[in-house]
Amino acid sequence: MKKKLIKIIKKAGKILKKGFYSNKDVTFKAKKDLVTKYDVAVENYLKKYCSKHFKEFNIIAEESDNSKVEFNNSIIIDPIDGTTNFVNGVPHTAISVGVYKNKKPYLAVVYNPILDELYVAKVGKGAFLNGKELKVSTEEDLQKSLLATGFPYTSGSNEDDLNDVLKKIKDVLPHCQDLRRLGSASIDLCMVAKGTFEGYYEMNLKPWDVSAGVLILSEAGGKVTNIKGGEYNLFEDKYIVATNSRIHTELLSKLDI
Ligand code: LIP
Repeated sequence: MKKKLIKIIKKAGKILKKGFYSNKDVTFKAKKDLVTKYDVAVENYLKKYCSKHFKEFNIIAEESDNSKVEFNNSIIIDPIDGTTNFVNGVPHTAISVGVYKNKKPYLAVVYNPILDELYVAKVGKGAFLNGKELKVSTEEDLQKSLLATGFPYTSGSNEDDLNDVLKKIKDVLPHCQDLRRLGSASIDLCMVAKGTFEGYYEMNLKPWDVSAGVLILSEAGGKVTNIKGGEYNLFEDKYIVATNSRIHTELLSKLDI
């Protein structure tokens, strides 16, 4: 399945890349939440070939109506993670596909066709970037840690969420090396897996934003939890906290106050 899935995603990457260098028709799903014809085209391509080749899985995808799809043996697709980057020509944008068996992560691919970076992980088999094995950073000191975060689309309409974002920055920023906001949750998780960032947290993500990245990070030796330190539930948890595992407890202590 891995080889076939990568082949399909690489082909879909050509659609994303063509769109990246073209004019885009942007539609607003919400005040800050964009969608383009390329999100739809990449998703349709992935759905068509995944349902043809992987019949034992159903598909949950960002631009589709998933209300009748039961999460179990599922392929969870984000056709363009980092759509705002995609629209504005920032090359941090990727196709993210997480394959789940009995609700457990099995296979994960995050592909950034602009930088030609292909992250792949299979449960128990490690995580790789363009074939090179990934390992998280060994830094143990939060103060020396470079972290990443993201801002929810709801920050434009929900004052509680906006205040929570600001509070967490205030609680975390003085206690780490610095904080980045790159705009693609799937790539943020891969960058923790790669050891570039020691940790990452964000609120209000959707299953497709992180379905692949969580496996890539855990296969690279990282840790992913909710804000209480419990198992992260793709569909239910408000916050994801993802680290090299060494700074996890200290980061949680700053976030959950
Ligand atoms: C986006 C993320 C981004 C996050 C946004 C959104 P989209 O995904 O990856 O980092 O901050 O809330 O979820 O909508 O571009 O697929």
